[in-house]
Amino acid sequence: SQIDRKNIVLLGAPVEEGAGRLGCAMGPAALRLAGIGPALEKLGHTVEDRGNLAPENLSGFTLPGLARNAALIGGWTRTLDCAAYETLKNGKMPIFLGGDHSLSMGTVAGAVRHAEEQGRKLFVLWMDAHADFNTPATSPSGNMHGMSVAFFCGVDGFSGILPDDRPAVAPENVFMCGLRSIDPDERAELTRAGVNVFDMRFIDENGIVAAMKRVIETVRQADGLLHLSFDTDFLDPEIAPGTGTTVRGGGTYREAHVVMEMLYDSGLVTSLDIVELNPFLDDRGKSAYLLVELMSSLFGQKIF
Ligand code: 6HN
Ligand code: MN
Ligand code: MN
Ligand code: MN
Repeated sequence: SQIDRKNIVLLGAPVEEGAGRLGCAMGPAALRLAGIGPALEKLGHTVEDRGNLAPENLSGFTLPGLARNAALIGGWTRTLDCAAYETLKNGKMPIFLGGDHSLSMGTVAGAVRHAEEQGRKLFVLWMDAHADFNTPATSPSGNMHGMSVAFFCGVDGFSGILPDDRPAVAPENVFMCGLRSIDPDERAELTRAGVNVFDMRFIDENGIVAAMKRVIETVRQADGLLHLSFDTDFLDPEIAPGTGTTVRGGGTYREAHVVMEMLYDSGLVTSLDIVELNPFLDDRGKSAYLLVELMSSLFGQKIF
């Protein structure tokens, strides 16, 4: 199927129990209040807001190891897997309004299921201060927002959340951009898996444009579909304080915008998560407004 990026569907995923502190459940409301719908309509897109989703009931479910709120996050994963898959199958572009980053367990699972059915490869661009490659066996916190990538890459430790025969994303099709905080056991797994990492040092030395050119070229060569998962904490905390796990030395205002501008021109992004906005920690809507501005660049706003 051809995904029509002019046909946008907004889906709220007010999950916050995957994070160490609460508040992300207010993220979808803050993004709407900051004007995400009208901003995209102004650029000529059709925007359908489906409101907020609710998790399937998985009560009693647990995972071996340290995985806090596994039943709730597992329920959300099932709901979001279906929502992403169905929306893409209908030829529309889903934008998931988070919510903490555990929501990508479901959205990416649905997106890769759709891609494989079309005989296409799914690539993931993970913009984040963190790798989110822990498992219940390696996680120091037990917070499942730090496990999403390991989950959708099919790393062991999550069985029972989705059926075993579901396709995984190949780690070599995952590109991480902006990393500057990785746990020791997480680093070992990440290296072993072979995920592509553009950490902050790479960006400092080579520029974010170089990283983005590699991503775009790779996806284009493979005629792949691209899922963008944008964690608010990719951004420097000075410009985006409204998130729970800030790390100094993040992406600048222009670095973030140029990524979005290049992705728009590439035409490759077919599904998207905006996650980890915690309005309770924000400064007068500053981070929410910035995210909406970045989405405008991703959907065609031009400087000139
Ligand atoms: N995020 N690596 C830390 C952990 O608890 O696993 C932090 C994870 C942050 C997750 O920001 O989406
Ligand atoms: Mn379902
Ligand atoms: Mn994250
Ligand atoms: Mn993060």
